[in-house]
Amino acid sequence: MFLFAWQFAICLNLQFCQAKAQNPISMNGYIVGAIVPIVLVLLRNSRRVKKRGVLVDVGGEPGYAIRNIRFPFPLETAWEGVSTLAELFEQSCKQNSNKSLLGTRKLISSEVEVTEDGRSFEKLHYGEYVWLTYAETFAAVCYFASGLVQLGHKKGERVAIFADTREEWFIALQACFRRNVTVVTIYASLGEEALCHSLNETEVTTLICGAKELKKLVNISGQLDKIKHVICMDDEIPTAVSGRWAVTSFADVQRTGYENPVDADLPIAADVAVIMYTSGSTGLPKGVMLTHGNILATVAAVKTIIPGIGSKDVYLAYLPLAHILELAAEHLIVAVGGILGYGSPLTLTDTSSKIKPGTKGDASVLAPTLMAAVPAILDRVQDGVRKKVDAKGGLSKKLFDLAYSRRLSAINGSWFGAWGLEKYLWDLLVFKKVRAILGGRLRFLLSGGAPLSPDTQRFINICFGTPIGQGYGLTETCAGGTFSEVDDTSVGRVGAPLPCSFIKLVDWPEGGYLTSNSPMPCGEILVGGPNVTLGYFNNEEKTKESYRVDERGVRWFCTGDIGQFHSDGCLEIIDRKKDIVKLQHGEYVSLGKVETALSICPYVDNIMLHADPFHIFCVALVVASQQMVEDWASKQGITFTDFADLCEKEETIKEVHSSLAQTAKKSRLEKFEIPAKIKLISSPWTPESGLVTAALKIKREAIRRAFSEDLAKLYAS
Ligand SMILES: *[C@@H]1O[C@H](CO)[C@@H](O)[C@H](O)[C@H]1NC(C)=O
Ligand SMILES: *[C@@H]1O[C@H](CO)[C@@H](O)[C@H](O)[C@H]1NC(C)=O
Ligand SMILES: *[C@@H]1O[C@H](CO)[C@@H](O)[C@H](O)[C@H]1NC(C)=O
Ligand SMILES: *[C@@H]1O[C@H](CO)[C@@H](O)[C@H](O)[C@H]1NC(C)=O
Ligand SMILES: CC(=O)N[C@H]1CO[C@H](CO)[C@@H](O)[C@@H]1O
Repeated sequence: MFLFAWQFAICLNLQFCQAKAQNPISMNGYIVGAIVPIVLVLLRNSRRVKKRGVLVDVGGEPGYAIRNIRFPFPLETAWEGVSTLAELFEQSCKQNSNKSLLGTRKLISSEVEVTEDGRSFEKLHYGEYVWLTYAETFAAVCYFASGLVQLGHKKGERVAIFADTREEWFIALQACFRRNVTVVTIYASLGEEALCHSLNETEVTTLICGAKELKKLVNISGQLDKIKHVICMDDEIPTAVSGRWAVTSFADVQRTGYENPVDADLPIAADVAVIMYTSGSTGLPKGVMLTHGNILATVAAVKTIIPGIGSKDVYLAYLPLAHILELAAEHLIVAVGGILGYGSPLTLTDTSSKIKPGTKGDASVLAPTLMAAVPAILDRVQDGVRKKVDAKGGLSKKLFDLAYSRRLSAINGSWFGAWGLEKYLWDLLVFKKVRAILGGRLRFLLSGGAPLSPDTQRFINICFGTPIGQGYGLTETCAGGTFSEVDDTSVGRVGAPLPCSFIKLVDWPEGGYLTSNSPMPCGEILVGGPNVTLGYFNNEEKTKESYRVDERGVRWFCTGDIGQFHSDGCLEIIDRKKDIVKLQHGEYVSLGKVETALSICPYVDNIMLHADPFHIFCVALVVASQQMVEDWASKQGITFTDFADLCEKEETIKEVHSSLAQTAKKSRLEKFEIPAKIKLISSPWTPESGLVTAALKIKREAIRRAFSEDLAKLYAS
């Protein structure tokens, strides 16, 4: 995931001004885009603030509870007679049998490029998408399901899927659902210890993975004595492991299934579909049990959010399927008869690192209409575009800046300026080129996993011309929670409750967050409804700690996040319980809030604020942006041997520190919130190093441990 994000920056860095052939679909879109909003403006002016959530009477502990205004009762399914994911898939395959469903690009060639300093990069040349229809996918799923039985996988045993997002992942998943087999999912970037723990704890007997993941398992295969069958998605099976385990190829499983068909053994809504191991910020990962009913409720709810979603939609699937956002999104696309094209973070655009120069990336070939992303990616998209514009300089930059500021003030104020001819012109002159990076047809972006900064949201909004549906939810709530609606142009909020959820704020007096606060009620966020999962696998204690059932039978999950409700019923996340530290003089520092504010500073790639209750000030570890810092150094004429050396230099630290202080001032941070001392770090924090989660959230404990000496020095000096 780190590579994926980092890569995105690079790909957008280059070639952003490549002109692309005119696309008739997007042109139509612009014309419609010019008329529809005018109607919206009239509607908007007639009712200044659109209400999206309303108070609701719920059970459980007292608080301030809100539901979606359009749905008096939590939504459970949007499809008649469908109560499991297996039924949802089967029904859609029957209805859309001859339409394309799954697409994977054909590999034409692969070569290894060696750079001057001896590092080697794989460069791939991919061709067009090769498609499976709904009927063909359904057949493949049935064969694989039968093949699993033939292989010896017994009723009640679990399967784990450990691989990057790809066609086989989806087929294997659906096959397991048809046999009422619970699937354990594991982030491909999880460390060895976590991997062992999750496979061992769930007593997985069949492991389905790619060749790359299989190689990772060599060293720990001795500890995985419960595993009896291994299925490799790639045709080339690495030899190193074939001694310990009998490895069967994916195609062979399908073949035996084809020859020996077995009937389906369908689950019911309350059966556990997936045990999803989330890379928690502390300790070993916990497996969240998601039932078919949980996931279905979320899929049904997200369907109500994306306007006009239907069989014409094309979705570029590249986020980890082990992430609930991606899992729900792919099910939604299948449910509406849409198209799923697979890609990968490293091959996304024409200039992605694994794409052979001169050949096309996934987005240009597929031209998706829908995509999902995590905020860290979108931040880097923004950086990439900005850097490219800065590098071009001159007239191009002036034009871009003018276009951007015109659009920004239009969205802010006069609504007639926001749409119509001027927007059309700017799109044609400036933003069309930016949009071509992602294929030029994108009409909606889903963002989840962490809060998106308002600045980035606006930027992506304007440059890509697409609304961003920002969601708030956790694996524990099956990604259910809140979702911002497409006509909500505000930023920094996460929207009203999804139709499948109630959101309740309860008092947290220690932090000063009360539902009686004015102007807005505040408190810890609880999510309730049919989307709330059963709890943690094999961890009664943790489950009891965070989940509760009220006297009316509704399950609630206590998120530990702090939020406030706006008058229109939209939620804003303002803090996190665990991340608030009381300094020696009694001031509360909200680490997350300060980090979000400071991460806007151009020198910052990543930052962790550290506050110690025994001191009166806080300090920060700053992963420096190599390009920005080196640019500054060369302008100053500072000589250095390498980046690590530059980060140690007194003047560099001073420069970054003062830039941070300026950023803090702009964000109106309090004096005690500004780090008094900083340490610059030259190498990025990656999921592989265990310092950030797969969704690129920082892991405080791990970072504190890794840099404990540096932190001590910052306080000592
Ligand atoms: C599905 O499998 C689970 C676990 O083995 C079992 O408890 C449940 O009864 C099964 N469901 C059906 C409908 O057979
Ligand atoms: C695997 O799980 C068993 C109990 O199910 C436990 O005794 C053992 O220590 C675990 N091994 C590892 C490597 O986690
Ligand atoms: C397995 O262990 C060996 C020796 O300890 C090490 O060199 C190798 O990198 C490890 N492989 C993986 C995939 O971790
Ligand atoms: C947009 O409006 C907000 C407040 O409504 C204001 O703070 C901001 O400066 C405005 N931006 C522009 C570019 O007009
Ligand atoms: C797991 C869970 O909370 N299931 C609930 C889903 O919603 C229905 C109706 O709202 C409840 O009856 C279930 O108990």
